[in-house]
Amino acid sequence: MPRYQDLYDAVVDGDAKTAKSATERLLQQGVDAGELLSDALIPAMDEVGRRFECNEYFVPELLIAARAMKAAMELIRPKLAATGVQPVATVVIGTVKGDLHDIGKNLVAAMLEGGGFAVHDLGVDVPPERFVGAVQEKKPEILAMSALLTTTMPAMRETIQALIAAGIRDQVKVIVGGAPVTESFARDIGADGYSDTASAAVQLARRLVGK
Ligand code: B1M
Repeated sequence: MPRYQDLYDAVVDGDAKTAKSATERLLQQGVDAGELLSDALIPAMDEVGRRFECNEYFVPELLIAARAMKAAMELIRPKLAATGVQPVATVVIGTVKGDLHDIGKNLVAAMLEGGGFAVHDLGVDVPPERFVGAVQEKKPEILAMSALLTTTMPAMRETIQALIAAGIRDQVKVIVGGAPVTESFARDIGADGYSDTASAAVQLARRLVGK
């Protein structure tokens, strides 16, 4: 049974109001922010991912759970920064150039954050040079790209080529996803990994950074 059961349940059930009030109360009681992350939020998002994988949860449940997790994270993040708790690793994420779809990307970002990663979200319509700049500036272990249009998938290849041209391809693992993206496309463009769901993206990212 997880500690901080009420916070855990609130995230699994997608109850943002209770997730926020439980987090507020626990922090006021002096519970460590890192402990709330590792003992309640991460296990809760793992459980949400598990339910999604076995078709107990679908995209709407994922979205409301991610929203509840975000509500808690807004209170926890400043405390973590203050206490210097180390994230699992850093991820830069964005939807590629020409593509404005961000619901899946936001879900991946929220799940990664719930999984203990520090996430820098560049938003949508991100050109290769912005991805390259963010890798140079933030020095992430992982660069995650999302595309929802067949016409924007080539921007993933362009971004990897831009990383190579900038001489930094070997400094970062590149993962890709989004409805039209496939494992073979990911291999073909030279990505390090592909996942078809947000929860699988967390497992993939953990594997790539050896956690
Ligand atoms: Co658009 N759209 N859309 N759209 N839209 C699609 C994608 C489409 C399949 C609809 C259709 O025709 N059936 C189609 C693409 C066809 C194609 O390319 N083959 C399409 C089109 C054509 C367009 C426009 C061109 C329409 C037009 O204007 N004529 C236009 C393009 C705009 C642009 O981007 N330049 C357009 C616009 C829009 C809206 C703005 C209206 C809106 C987006 C709003 C927003 O995102 N803020 C929208 C929407 C909502 C959709 C659909 C209906 C839903 C997408 C979505 O959010 N799904 C979509 C049809 C559909 O998918 N049923 C459609 C839910 C989301 C949770 O799933 O994003 O797949 P998804 O993410 C999943 C996984 O893919 C994975 O994790 C998520 C959950 O597990 N994942 C990753 C995603 N990124 C990942 C990254 C990873 C790993 C996993 O690692 C890095």
